[in-house]
Amino acid sequence: MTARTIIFGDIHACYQEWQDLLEKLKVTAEDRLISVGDLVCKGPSTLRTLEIAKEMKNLRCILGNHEVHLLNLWKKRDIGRPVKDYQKEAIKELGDDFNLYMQWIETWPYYLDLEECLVVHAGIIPGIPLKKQDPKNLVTLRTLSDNQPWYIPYKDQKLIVHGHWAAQGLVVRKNVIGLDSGCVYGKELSAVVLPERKIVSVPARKAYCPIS
Ligand SMILES: [Mn+2]
Repeated sequence: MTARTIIFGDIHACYQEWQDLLEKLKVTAEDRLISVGDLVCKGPSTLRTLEIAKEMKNLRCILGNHEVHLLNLWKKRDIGRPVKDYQKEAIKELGDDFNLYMQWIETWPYYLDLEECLVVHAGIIPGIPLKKQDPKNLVTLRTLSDNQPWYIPYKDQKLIVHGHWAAQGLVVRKNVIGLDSGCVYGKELSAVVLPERKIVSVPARKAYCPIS
């Protein structure tokens, strides 16, 4: 079997569903595993999810907006709004290991530019070189100033795999795959297997969080 690249959508601390998905995919040490970010917050255990992630030597993670928020709180930067309960919970749960995990997360990139695809948490502004993209957009973008989804004017051949848009659900286009199928809201956790672009999902065990 040729090596697979498996990219996971937004896990949001739903570590049990992540385990279900890893089992369903029969993941091995040979697979190249990638998280689109937002591993943390909202779901049952940020700590357990990060423990699992750290143990997986073949997993690479990129930053989601929720990791960026935790990093900002760790560095005592103003996040521009009150600290959410689920952020307080995650920090409390990480306890003495908060520093350790933040030092690790701080090393995660904003994107992975691979031969087979670009992995980014939210999206890009089409037409702007990757290195000139605003990091804030990379982790939060959904629509452009004209209100259309960012990927509609994206015409490059290179596949972009992203997450971050649970309300929209799975997106499968010729050059864009959106993987946030809303697990933490009681829907599904999804992954894409490359090169065949097969989508594999497992159901959420429950709705952990109201849709915000
Ligand atoms: Mn997100």
